[in-house]
Amino acid sequence: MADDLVFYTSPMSRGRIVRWMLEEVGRPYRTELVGFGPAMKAEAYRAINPMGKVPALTHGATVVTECAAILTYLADAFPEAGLAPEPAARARGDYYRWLFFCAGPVEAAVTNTVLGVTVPDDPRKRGMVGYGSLEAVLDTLEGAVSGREFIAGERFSAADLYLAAHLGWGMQFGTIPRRPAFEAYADRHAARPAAVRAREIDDGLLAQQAAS
Ligand SMILES: N[C@@H](CCC(=O)N[C@@H](CS)C(=O)NCC(=O)O)C(=O)O
Repeated sequence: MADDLVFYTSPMSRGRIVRWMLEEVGRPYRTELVGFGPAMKAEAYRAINPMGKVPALTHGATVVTECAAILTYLADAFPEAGLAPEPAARARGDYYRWLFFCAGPVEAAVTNTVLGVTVPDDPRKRGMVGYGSLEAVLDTLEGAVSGREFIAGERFSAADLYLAAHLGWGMQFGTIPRRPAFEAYADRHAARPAAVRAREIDDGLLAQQAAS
């Protein structure tokens, strides 16, 4: 049923990551656009995401928020799409590792750097910072994607999607420095037909918004 999956988003947001995933899954879904500002903070939308943020997904009565959680949920809910290693596979280790690394250290390091949040130069305090430093996060990611087609096992998964989306978006907007290994990895996955479709849909919505 088309209404079973409802995707709450804004076309210029992290919702673009979830759109790509929905296009990979290939099941019908309905898009609900939520405007930044009052609409996103209104009681009606906060009944779905109390954070008043996009993206969010409902699947029948199930509500999922947080990009990484939505991707992982969709991969498990629709296993026929083949977007996660088998539950008992060793590749699950890498799959969880890089999904969580991206949702935690990568997100925090990039956001704090963009906002100019600095970590005190005291080793005891520095050690409390989960991401260490942006440089450490980027070097770790570079090592992880170098010379490797997929981040978990032998095929594309939601972890590749999440990582490639972050790297692509970050390099496009200058929040992640360009490195050849990042470009090769992000560009390769961004060329997937589902990624191209997702960009076309969101860019079309942006153009409509600009024209209205
Ligand atoms: N941790 C959340 C972050 C969601 C988020 O911050 N979304 C931004 C758009 S990219 C948003 O809704 N901002 C509007 C606001 O906070 O008012 C996730 O991964 O989904």
